[in-house]
Amino acid sequence: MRKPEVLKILFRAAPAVLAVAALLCCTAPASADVMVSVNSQTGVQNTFAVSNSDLIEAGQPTLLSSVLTSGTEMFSSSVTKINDGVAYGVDNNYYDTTTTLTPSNATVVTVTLDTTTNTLGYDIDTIVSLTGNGLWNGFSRTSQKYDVSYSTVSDPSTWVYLSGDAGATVDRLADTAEEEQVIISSGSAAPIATGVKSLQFTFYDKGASGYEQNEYREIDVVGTATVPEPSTIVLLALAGLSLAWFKRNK
Ligand SMILES: [Ca+2]
Ligand SMILES: [Ca+2]
Repeated sequence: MRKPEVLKILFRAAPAVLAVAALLCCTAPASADVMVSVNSQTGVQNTFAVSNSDLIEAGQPTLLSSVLTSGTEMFSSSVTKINDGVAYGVDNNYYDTTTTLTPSNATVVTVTLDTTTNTLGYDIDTIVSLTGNGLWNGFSRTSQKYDVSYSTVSDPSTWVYLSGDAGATVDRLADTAEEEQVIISSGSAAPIATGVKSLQFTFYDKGASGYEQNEYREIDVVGTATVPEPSTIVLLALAGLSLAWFKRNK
């Protein structure tokens, strides 16, 4: 076989090979393992700082919407309090549920990121959640239990579950702590997820009977806009070139 003919066959096969490779590399997994770590404190209020410039912060250009998809905001609490950039209200009061989201069991919150400018979505590095409530009869509403799933720009209808603690993504009892900060990370330098379009949080009751609805004061989703990897650019360029070659020589 002459050399140009070999090249011709190679170039003809290239689009199909690249398409299969792209499909394999971009098929979303059903779940991704994450690392969950906890800091908590008793006796001192307002220990943990929250971010007012993370990806889901209200007013940031990276946030499109944050809505209560199902469930109830208990004790006059509000979903708007998990991304308002402050842990407590002006009264700095542990007991003030109106400065929290205190969800009923199985409440779902869906957060959608704005991909108008950042069309490839976002890399998520960490998710940091803060609960806080003063002790009342020896118990608090400071425990945390919730699931996190995400969907991507390339596959917005598939939810990928973040697999962390045994009972849920986050499942941490803190019945007698005034504050609990939970950090979800990948456990390495790599982001938790890449190309992210939406996040879904499902909250569950956790803690002593009568105190099982937990007071979430802030959830920070920290990350950056996704940029194409060099290998992806090379693949796309090769696919384009081979397609052009194929069209010219068929
Ligand atoms: Ca925030
Ligand atoms: Ca808040």
